[in-house]
Amino acid sequence: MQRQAILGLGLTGYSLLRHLERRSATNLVVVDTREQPPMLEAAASAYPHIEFVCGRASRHMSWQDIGRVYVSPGVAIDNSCVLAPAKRLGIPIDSDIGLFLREARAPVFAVTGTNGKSTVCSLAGHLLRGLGLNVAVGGNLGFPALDMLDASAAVHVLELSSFQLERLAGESVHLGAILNIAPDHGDRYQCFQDYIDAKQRIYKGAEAGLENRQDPKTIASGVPTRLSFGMDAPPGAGDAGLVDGKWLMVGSNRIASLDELSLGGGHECANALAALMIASEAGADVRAVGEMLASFQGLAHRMQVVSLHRGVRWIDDSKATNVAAAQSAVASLSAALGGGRIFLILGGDAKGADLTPLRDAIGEQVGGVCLLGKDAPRFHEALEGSAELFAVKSIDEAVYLCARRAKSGDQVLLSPAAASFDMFENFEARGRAFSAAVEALAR
Ligand code: UMA
Repeated sequence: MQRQAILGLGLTGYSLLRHLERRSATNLVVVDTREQPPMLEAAASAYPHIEFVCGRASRHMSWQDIGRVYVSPGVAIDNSCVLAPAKRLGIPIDSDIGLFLREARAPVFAVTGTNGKSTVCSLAGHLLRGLGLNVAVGGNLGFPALDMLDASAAVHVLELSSFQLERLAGESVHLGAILNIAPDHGDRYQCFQDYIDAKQRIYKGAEAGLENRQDPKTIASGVPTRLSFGMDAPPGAGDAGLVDGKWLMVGSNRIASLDELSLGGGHECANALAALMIASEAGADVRAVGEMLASFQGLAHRMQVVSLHRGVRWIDDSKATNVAAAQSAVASLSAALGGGRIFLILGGDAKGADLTPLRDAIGEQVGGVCLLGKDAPRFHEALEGSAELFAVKSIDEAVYLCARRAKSGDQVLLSPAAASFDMFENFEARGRAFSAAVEALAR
């Protein structure tokens, strides 16, 4: 009898295991190249009858009796040594998202983009929930897609990364949205175009596509219904936009004014417009959501003010794991600064990205930049001469150094432009370390 394999035992692998067990699948084997994958202890104690093949043993595993393998997004299919024999044997490669899309009974509104996708999904969910719809929100934002299936939801809002999109076969979503595309994950894709192609996969077979009018890489060509959002006036009834630099509109409906929303300009407004379009397409009467937009608290580690200590604002934007995200964070702070300076904490694993565009983001308002982590020397090389640079060994040291230099009216921004994995378990852990160090200042 053939077995099914799950490759990867992080959040995705564990959700696959729970799901397949719920469906009474027999003969499962879970494989991970790490000696101690994050969910091993929990999975082994919940499912003692399952075989787990981890670490070195995964390289010697026999694939002869495997009929299907579900591969986690963190595993690069083309470069995985463990998967090579499975590919040679022609074993079908599947994923949690493929399975989710085949089994979901309610329409799926899927969102991708280099930046902002978790915020847009959470905000769309907040608006739909506020209007009484039973909506499930999940995917790349940290709540695995398969865990949404039992929620008897009327609508699914699904965040998808390029890693998840690249391995879909024929499955499609009801509405696909691409918020923006900027260079990221250069360590995974051979070139920028491969990354764009992975993102564009969201439109394949979709009934509707939501594109960003200011980013031609997001264009939903070939999709039956094309919708858009952008920072200009909406061109039609199926578009969202900004009128007179102030009014958030869906078609000709005025939804709210920027002043009421405590939204920063730029990307925060664009995210709100995209979320409005998704809510509108999912059946919400968006004319009624102005107040709900205002009550949205935003997500942790995304331009989150964690402290105001002696007049200095400390901002955790640990989720800025690429250059474009950090550029837009500095730009939006600079626009709202009113005289103070910005102290910036950058660095981590830059995933092979070109860091020179950061030079343009660092203007006179940047009082100093702390450089942290594995790629600190590359950041130094890219930014030399643009501002005063400080090499630091830890977040604590960066916070201490910024605290000594910043004066009332200044802002300290952790917006690293890099992934966290060289020093932390994930971007959340990096953000928490930043907040803890800032809190310690007040003691
Ligand atoms: N890994 C191994 N060997 C294995 C399996 C995995 O070394 O056999 C490594 C991977 O290379 C990776 C890490 O383990 O470095 C985690 O990979 P995973 O696929 O097990 O990750 P999960 O815990 O399942 O989390 C994944 C997403 N992570 C990635 O795509 C890397 C999470 O997105 C997502 O929240 C979760 O599924 C639920 O859907 C995180 C992320 O960083 C937030 N996403 C990237 C991004 O947003 O830019 C794409």
